[in-house]
Amino acid sequence: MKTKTYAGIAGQYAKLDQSKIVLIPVPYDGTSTWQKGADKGPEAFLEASENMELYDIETNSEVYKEGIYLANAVTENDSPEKMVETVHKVVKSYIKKNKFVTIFGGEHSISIGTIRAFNEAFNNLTVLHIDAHADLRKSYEGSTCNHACAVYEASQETNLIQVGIRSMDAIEKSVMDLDKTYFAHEMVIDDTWMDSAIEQMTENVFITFDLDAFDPSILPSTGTPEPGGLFWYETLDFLKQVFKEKNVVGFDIVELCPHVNEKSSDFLAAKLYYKMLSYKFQNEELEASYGDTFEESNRLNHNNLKFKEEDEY
Ligand SMILES: [Mn+2]
Repeated sequence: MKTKTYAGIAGQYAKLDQSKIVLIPVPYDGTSTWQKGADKGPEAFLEASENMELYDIETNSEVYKEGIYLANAVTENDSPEKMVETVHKVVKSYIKKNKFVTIFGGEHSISIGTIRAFNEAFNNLTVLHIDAHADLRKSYEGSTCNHACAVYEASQETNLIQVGIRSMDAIEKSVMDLDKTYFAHEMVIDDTWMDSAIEQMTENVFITFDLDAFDPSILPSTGTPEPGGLFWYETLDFLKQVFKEKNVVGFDIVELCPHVNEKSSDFLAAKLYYKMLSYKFQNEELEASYGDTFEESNRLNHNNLKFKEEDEY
């Protein structure tokens, strides 16, 4: 029986029917090529979250009071294809419940399933991909569900915007849309990238955040640390602006590869997750201040949800 709640929050804030937010852990590490360990990511993230203070100074909010339901982890592991299929199905089921769905990986291949679910749910979806790597290979090591292929499908099916890129294979250039790609070496000398990236977004935005986008000096615990990455406050500035100007419909965070002697990466991931929720809900009044039924105030503004009633899940 699962008794654990996200960040150790009280049970009243962790029930599915009363939570606006759902967190799905996906401890999967089937296709990573260098350092293994992303399967331990969700556990380390949850442990760090329990040790984090839950009042956010910047937004003057306690977002956990919106309700955060910790879903059962997706542990399908038979093949990358089956894992992606299961993630897709589970994510879709919670979107259909009108929840703000968030996913913590695991390696980046899980995002193939999450993005597919969000793209089926929302019109004209932008996928904001924050990562050191382009991840645009159509297939890699015999699978289209490899971590190196994380956003190939998104590049074909959605408005894909890539930020922080500093490592790729020449073959990926044939797929990459250079107008919608923000390379790290350009971002560092030109801070107009934030406004430019946001201008290219449609209203509905899903964020897939690979933690190796950060500079390894602030986040060393990831499978493939690449020098020259994002720093904390510029990342928050950008995210804050995206959440303010766009309808962020959900996000995933991937590639935490925890190390027993290095807890600051786990804590950064925990804080990033909570910051993103704080930005999402900072302007929402808690139901208590209006006294409506929780049921009504609990509805998210998923006005562009395009699932049909007859969908099987
Ligand atoms: Mn990456």
